[in-house]
Amino acid sequence: MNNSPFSLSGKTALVTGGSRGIGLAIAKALAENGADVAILARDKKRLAAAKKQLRCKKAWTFAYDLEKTERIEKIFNAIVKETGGIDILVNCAGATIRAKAEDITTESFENIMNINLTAVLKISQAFCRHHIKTGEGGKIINIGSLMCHGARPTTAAYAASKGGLLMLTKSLAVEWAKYGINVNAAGPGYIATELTKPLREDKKFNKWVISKTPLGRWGQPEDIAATAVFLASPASDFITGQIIYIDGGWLAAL
Ligand code: GCO
Repeated sequence: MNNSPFSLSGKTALVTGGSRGIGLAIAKALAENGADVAILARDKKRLAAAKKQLRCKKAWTFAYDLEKTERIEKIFNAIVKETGGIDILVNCAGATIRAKAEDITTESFENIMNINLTAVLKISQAFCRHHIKTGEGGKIINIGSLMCHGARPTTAAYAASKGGLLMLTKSLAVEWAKYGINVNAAGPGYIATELTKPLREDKKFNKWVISKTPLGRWGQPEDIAATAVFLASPASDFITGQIIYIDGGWLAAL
């Protein structure tokens, strides 16, 4: 038995948004550190391809659109039944829209809030009820953003959802500590994913990101994964309600 405080052996993790980008990098890292891993996303083909990259004894895929928040508890309970239980929940599924604040429609704002915030609450509630039943502790890791902390023009809906996610993380941490559930967040800076592809292809924007990042590069999904492993592991048992920014130094700079 691996006695390292970073070991996840014997644990089962569920990663939403786990079929690509940051979510897939986290799923792979959790597997490499001993966890069995379930990934949930919308696209069955992407899920099948992602599962082949998971180096763990047992891996599962679940296709579901978390925007349909009314069925999340049912889906989570089915996942628990199939996997035998979920010890670690990584909430990575998310979306963004880029539009002038004055142009944001109610529908698009509500869609972003639904996937980035309401869905996280619903699946975390299901996770909590599962752990109240088992009496065992667990770990929730929410994937935030620099926009838990600050905003830029055209991202009001996304930034509002990520600001809310940080306060939801802190709220659940203080309420669910009594159940032995740690709730923390990882805050990626500008990371090279499909979500940010249009930004990387914009020379002016790309120059701005590099100028604001002391380490002088875009992050990679793998840069986020190690922090998620730490927050999923016993090494972080006395940490809850925190956010760790993996931002290349962005927030440290004036
Ligand atoms: C944007 C980007 C950001 C990044 C990330 C930064 O439109 O500025 O999409 O939102 O994705 O969240 O931490």
